[in-house]
Amino acid sequence: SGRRPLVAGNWKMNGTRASIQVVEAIRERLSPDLAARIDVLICPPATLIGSCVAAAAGSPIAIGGQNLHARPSGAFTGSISAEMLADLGAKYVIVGHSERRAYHHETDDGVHAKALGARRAGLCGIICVGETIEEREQGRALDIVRAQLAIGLPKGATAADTVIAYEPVWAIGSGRTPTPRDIAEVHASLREMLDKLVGDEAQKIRILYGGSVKPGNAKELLSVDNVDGALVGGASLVAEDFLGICAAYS
Ligand code: G2H
Repeated sequence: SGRRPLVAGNWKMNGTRASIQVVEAIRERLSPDLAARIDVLICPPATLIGSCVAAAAGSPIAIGGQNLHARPSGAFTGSISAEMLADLGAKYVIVGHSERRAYHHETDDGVHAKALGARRAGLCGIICVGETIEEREQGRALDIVRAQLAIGLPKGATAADTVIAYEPVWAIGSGRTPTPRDIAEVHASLREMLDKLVGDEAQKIRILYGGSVKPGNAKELLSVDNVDGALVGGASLVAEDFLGICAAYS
């Protein structure tokens, strides 16, 4: 495909300063061979971004945020802007994760604003889309994710400022995954929608799969057509598991 795979870890609300050793362990054990072929990213909680950036300095590991406020600064108590993440050395930020959509009422328009914020600060936004189990059972999965993409994606998005992640809500942290066929169908549909939205650039933008990716299923899931990497939750908290997923590309 010519697209460089990205394996991204999302620690969610897990980790204290002791967790920096996970980044150190990945750094020590990620083979240069593999690092030459794939991009590796860890998104710790905001409290650990600075120290994880320090722990990853000079290595192929990038550090990113899990969320951002759309505005650059202002009276938004408790919020963090893209500029602040970039100032700490973050290179990516997850936008519109289903947990943000479900628990913090994030909308597709809000995702759009945040993706613009990420781009403004020079961060690569990882825009998440995904259907619920009800939506899948009603046969609406493709319509839902295509609409999420169409509204969320900023105009003129490029591979440098945008990654898409398909995360079926029912596969998140559940141990259940779609079949490779189902994943192929959604990713092909997202690629086609990208083509409508950004033209030729669509062939360059990476589309990750997320939801219960583990060392044991990574090879099967990551070899599906149009799957350009993984967004990994639970399994990114343990260096060995995260490296086991990266090894799908070795
Ligand atoms: C989906 C994924 C990471 P997990 O949320 O974003 O989590 O791998 O634990 O299903």
